[in-house]
Amino acid sequence: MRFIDLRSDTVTRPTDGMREAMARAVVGDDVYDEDPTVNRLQEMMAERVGADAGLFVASGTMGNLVAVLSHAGRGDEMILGSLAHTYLYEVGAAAGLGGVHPWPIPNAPDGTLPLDAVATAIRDVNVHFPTTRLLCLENTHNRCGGAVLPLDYTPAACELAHARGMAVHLDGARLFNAAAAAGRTPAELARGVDSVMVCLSKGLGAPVGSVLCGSHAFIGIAKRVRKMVGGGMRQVGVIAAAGVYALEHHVERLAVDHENARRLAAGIETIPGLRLLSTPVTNLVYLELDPGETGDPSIDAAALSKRLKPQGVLANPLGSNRYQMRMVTHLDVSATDIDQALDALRATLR
Ligand code: TLP
Repeated sequence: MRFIDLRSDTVTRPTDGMREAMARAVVGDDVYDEDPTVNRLQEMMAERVGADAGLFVASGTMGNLVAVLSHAGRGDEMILGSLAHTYLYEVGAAAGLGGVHPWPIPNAPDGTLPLDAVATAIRDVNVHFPTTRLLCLENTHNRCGGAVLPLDYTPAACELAHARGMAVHLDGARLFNAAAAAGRTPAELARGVDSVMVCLSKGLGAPVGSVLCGSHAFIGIAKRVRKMVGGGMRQVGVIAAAGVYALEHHVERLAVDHENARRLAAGIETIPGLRLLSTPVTNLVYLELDPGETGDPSIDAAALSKRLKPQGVLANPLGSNRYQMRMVTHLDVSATDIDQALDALRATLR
């Protein structure tokens, strides 16, 4: 059975063209900086996000961890959103492995951290306090419905952080989605930050990898930290080639995923018992089930997900709320698939 897999955009499979590019990749030992394909990918990504240099890493989680540990040390503090991926879904790595203390503050629904709250959270110099070194932002914001941060927000947040001697890291796992939705370049959206991590293995459709970008000095430190966490890879051009291919072929088409997310959302709005948590602007659709309005008042998101599976549709419950779910559009989901998924939802909730 072919599944319409709406669990995440991480599930995409490499296309034939991408596999060919991987097979043909010229490789070398990347720990010696000798892999031409990795070097090309790092340069391409750095250029796209307006940074000096890039560093290929195994995953978004590794990219964010390497960034945090490059900016901050044991007993330092980072301010981040209480809904940030780094706070919720990265195994507490920055604290667990690096001793960096997180101070989560509530995200506004648009994914921002209100700047007055950030300013209040920055510690004064005091023998009792950790030193606030880092502000972490996320664009698009996953748990805020795939929201794109307002265009003037990131520069304003950077101005505040820099004035207080802090660095700013941007989790740009889906920065290219944000750029496509905003009609801006990734570089415009990353202007002012000290580091940005972009995932290749989400909407861009590569099987593995992320690139962490920043200044030459920052990437010099990050390269040592990457080695420390076991991320120094060798003839890794075979994987980096997929990233190069993704940047060359899969950026323009992100608008299609956003269109499909809107199509899915429009359909969901017509199904009794389902409610959108926000209007999608990128490829993430968050929804809530009201069982009382369906044919089965005992149904919850886990049960709905289970009943969709035999109909060929995969979607994950959120976990943090019994009635909430996320559906994600990507390279391997067409408009016809969306219509089929909507039919399956209608049939299940009748
Ligand atoms: N997000 C995954 C899951 O971990 C939840 C998903 O399916 O959305 N930053 C952001 C904003 C992310 O959404 C993710 C992955 C990461 C970082 C981590 O990337 P990976 O999975 O490559 O470690």
